[in-house]
Amino acid sequence: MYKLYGFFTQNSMKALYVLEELGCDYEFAFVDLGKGEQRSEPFAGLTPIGKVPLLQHDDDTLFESGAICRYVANVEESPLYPANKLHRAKVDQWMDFFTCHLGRWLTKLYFEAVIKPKFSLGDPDLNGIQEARGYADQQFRMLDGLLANSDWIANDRLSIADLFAFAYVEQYRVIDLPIASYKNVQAWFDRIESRKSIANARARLPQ
Ligand SMILES: N[C@@H](CCC(=O)N[C@@H](CS)C(=O)NCC(=O)O)C(=O)O
Repeated sequence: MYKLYGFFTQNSMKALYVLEELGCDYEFAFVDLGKGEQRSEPFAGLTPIGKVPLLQHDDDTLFESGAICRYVANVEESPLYPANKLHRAKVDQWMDFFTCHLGRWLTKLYFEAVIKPKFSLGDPDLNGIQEARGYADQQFRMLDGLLANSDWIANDRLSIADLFAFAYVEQYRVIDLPIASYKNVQAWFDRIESRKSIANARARLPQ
C-alpha cells in the first residue's frame, strides 16, 4: 500500500495521476502548504527536504515527483514505463524536458499568477514573466509539431511522460496562456483529461 503526501500543485498532481492510471491502492494525505504543514510533524520528520510530493511505501519514503512516478510504475511493472531500454529512455527524456524546460516556464508563470498573490510573496517579476511566456510559446510550438504525428509524447503510446507533462500543462488555465492555438497540444490535453484517472485523482483533493 502506498501513501502519497501532497498538495494541489503540479508536482503532487503528477504522482496522483500516475497512481490512479496504474490503478494502485493508495492513501492520499493532504499537506496544507498554506498552513506551513510541511514544516511541522508528522510530515517534517518524514523527509529531509520538507517538500511534497512524498511517497511512503514499505516503511520507506521517496521524494521528487519524477522519481515517485518512475518508482511506482516500475513496482507495478507497467508498460506506462516501458521495459525496453530505448523506449524507457524516451520516456525519461520527455519527463526531463518538461522538468527543465516547458514545465519550468509554466511553473514560473503559475508561481507569479497564483502562489505569489495567494501567499503575499511580493510584487510580480515582470521580466521573468515575459521571458517565461516567450519560452513557453516557443516550446509549445515545438510540442504541437511533435503531436501532429503522434497521439502521445513518447513511443506513440500513453506513458507516465504524458501524465507528468499534463500536470504542468494544466496550469495554463490559471496563467492566462490559452493553448487552443496549439491545436495538437489541445487535442492531446483533452485526450488525457477525459481519462477516468484524471477525475479520480482530482477527487482526492480537498474540495
Ligand atoms: N522537484 C520537486 C519539487 C517539489 C516542490 O517544490 N514542492 C513544493 C510544492 S509544488 C513544496 O512542497 N513547497 C513547500 C516548501 O518549499 O516549503 C518535485 O518535483 O517533487
